[in-house]
Amino acid sequence: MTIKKILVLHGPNLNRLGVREPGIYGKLTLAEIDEALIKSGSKLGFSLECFQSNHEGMLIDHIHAADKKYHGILINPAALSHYSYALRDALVSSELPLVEVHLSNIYAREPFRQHSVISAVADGVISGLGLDSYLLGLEALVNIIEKC
Ligand code: CA2
Repeated sequence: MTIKKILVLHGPNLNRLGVREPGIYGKLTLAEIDEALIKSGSKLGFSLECFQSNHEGMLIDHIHAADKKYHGILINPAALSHYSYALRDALVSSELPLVEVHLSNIYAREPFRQHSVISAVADGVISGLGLDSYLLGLEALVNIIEKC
């Protein structure tokens, strides 16, 4: 049996986690989040590949390659959530199960953050729970993949 794979995508500036703004995004670094996800994924029987980029096109290129290699996508699109129709179109074209996560509660923040153009094409969204947004999002994504 081949092990199923999940692509974890982190959008712009998330490489700055743990360095600045711990009050909003917590003290964990992106490497620590990835480590927790990989550990949790392996307990669930999945292999995870984590990728962060500050460039919309790099994220889109990864998504284009994903439908042949992965069974689902877990994404924190960061600020791209709020305006990137290009990222949204790429995610739709992948036809893979998709869960969107946010560390902060985007609905309790500035008006421009309260709408995500990605959410309508995701299977589900988890926002505001810090690392737990990612871990719960991963668990939900695994459940969706197992049902496919
Ligand atoms: O809450 C989230 O996870 C966000 O996706 C994070 C994005 C923000 O634009 C979204 O509205 C909500 C920002 C990621 C930037 O992260 C930083 C981390 C440390 C210092 C500065 C930015």
